[in-house]
Amino acid sequence: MMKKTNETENMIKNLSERKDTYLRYENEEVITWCNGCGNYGIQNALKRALTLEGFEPDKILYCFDIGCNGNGSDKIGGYTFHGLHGRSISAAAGACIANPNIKVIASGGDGATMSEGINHLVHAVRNDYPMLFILHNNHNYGLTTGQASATTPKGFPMNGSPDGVIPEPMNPIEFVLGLNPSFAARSFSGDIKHMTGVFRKALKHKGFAFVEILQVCPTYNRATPQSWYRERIKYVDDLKNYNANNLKKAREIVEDFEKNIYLGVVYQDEKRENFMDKLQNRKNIKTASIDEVKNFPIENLLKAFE
Ligand SMILES: Cc1ncc(C[n+]2csc(CCOP(=O)(O)OP(=O)(O)O)c2C)c(N)n1
Ligand code: SF4
Ligand SMILES: [Mg+2]
Repeated sequence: MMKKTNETENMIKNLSERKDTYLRYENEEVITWCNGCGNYGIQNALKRALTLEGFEPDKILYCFDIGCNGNGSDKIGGYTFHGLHGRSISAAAGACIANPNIKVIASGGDGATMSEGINHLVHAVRNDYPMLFILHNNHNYGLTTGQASATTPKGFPMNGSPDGVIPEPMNPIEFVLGLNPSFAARSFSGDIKHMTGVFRKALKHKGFAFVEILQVCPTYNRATPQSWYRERIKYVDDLKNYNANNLKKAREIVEDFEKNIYLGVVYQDEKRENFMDKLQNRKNIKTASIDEVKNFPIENLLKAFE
């Protein structure tokens, strides 16, 4: 049996002290993910991180996308919203601006995020909205049965492209680092302890926290299975003198996706003002926009069309 480190023992002790909160994140919906799917680990790590950071389920909003990842929407306690494909970020951005008193989380797959809704990712990073975004990167369109996505390795045969994928794959965290984000991290669905640690840091970040999870999909992604990752994964925390506030270094470290795949918080600017801090028209206003919404009679407006 593997020996537990002090860190793991402390995490289990802290979780058991907060088990009532943890249990509020659990529910009894029937799980529809395949055996061995990385989504189980991702959701488990997020529930642990939320519990350990003291977030009660009634103080979070979780915006889900379409896809296998999105099918987690009824499997977690708390307020959830199931949006359109590629649009979970835009719903979450609106919610976190309207109500800064709740923690807003969004997630999406590699299909949704790097193709259908890539514009939303780009502008959410640029605006530095105060939210956590989790990219479930399983290197394929899982729900629609294994077509190639923008992250599928070149040349690999997939459903819909049996002779092999033609374009070069995208490297999501490298792409995001090119947008000058305030937080960028990467973890692996097979390492719940590491994901929990990364999510905890991301939940505490003031601006847009981008977290890419390299997610195994044993049903359709045979290009990068669990063993493939295990042979390549390394941790930035094991590097001597790694400084997570050097954007150039962060870009260099994530560039290689062939031999050394680094996990951890690769970049964070803790001092940057987020979108809300920069809003001049909200300076010195104590209420949230959501408190200022009033019933507005529209009868008079409708009369104009009579
Ligand atoms: C606008 C739009 N385009 C296409 C679809 C069909 N569709 C549903 S899920 C999906 C693939 C999802 O892949 P990904 O985002 O990677 O999520 P995964 O299933 O892999 O978790 C597609 C293409 C859709 N629902 N809406
Ligand atoms: S197809 Fe892949 S991503 Fe979807 S539930 Fe099955 S293992 Fe998970
Ligand atoms: Mg996918």
